[in-house]
Amino acid sequence: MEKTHKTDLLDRYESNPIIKLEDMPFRCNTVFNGSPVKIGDEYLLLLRVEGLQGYSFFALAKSNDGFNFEVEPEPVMLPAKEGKWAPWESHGIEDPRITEIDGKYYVLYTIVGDYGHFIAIAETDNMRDFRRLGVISGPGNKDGVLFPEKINGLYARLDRPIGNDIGSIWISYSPDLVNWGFSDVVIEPRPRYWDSYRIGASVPPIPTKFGWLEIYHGVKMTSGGPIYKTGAVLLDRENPALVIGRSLIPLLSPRKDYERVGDVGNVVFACGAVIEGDGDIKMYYGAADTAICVSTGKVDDILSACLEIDK
Ligand code: BMA
Repeated sequence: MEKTHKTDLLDRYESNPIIKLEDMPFRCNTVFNGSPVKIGDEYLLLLRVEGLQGYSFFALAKSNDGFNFEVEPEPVMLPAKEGKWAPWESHGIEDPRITEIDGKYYVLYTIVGDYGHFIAIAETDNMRDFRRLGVISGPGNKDGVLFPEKINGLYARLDRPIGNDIGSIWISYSPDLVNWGFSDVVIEPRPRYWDSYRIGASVPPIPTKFGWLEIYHGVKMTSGGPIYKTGAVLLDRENPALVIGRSLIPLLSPRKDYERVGDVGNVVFACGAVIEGDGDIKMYYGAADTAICVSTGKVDDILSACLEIDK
């Protein structure tokens, strides 16, 4: 692992980016914001690909070690071209986030269409065949992540509706994964900090000994445009609307050329992570909306960052 920037809590893999345009088996514009799942010894990464036409769809990459991936030759999920989903997905499907619950895999993703941005949910057994279950948010919502277990008998998710031009992280609950409600705000952008402009959930919540660990993205607006960084918040296990702690500093900030330069520069944007061994995390992230990277670290170090007090 490369430890060139001691300021970042997570370490970049030395051969980042792990998937870039040259690694794609078909013509496309960019590949970024991938969501991982480890099934047995195999790592699968569901990729957001932007086609040359300008809209996004999903492809799949496989790996035996979590670092060296091979992308399958055909996309696995395309925006619907006909039927009831077509107008909802006419501008693409984006930013998948995979959660396993009781051996079933659910993907929350952003659909972009004639009516704007919404969160949708699909289920899959193999990351290749997807069954659309429904649109699960109102308009102007994205960054949906599903908790990996029910909380007080209900499914739970975090998301990012835009209200009053403010992008905060909210929680909602559901009895059946399709009908959602009981919504509450969890965290808001922090004036003065690196996440002062907008925030959104990134990685599906990770259960830890201290509560739910949510790795999120935070945006600061500058005269040069937005800067997307990665942060973390710790939520109460029984009532995740309660915040136990929130990292004062980012876990990862755009510093490398591949994070600074691309279709959208100054972006690190995670959509998932794999936890293994003794609390080791592999966090997968899109760099500059142009390539896929991985960073590693210890869950315990992220928890410590969440619990640090501002002095
Ligand atoms: C967010 C999402 C991400 C993207 C990021 C930076 O709003 O649309 O898909 O990576 O902006 O452009």
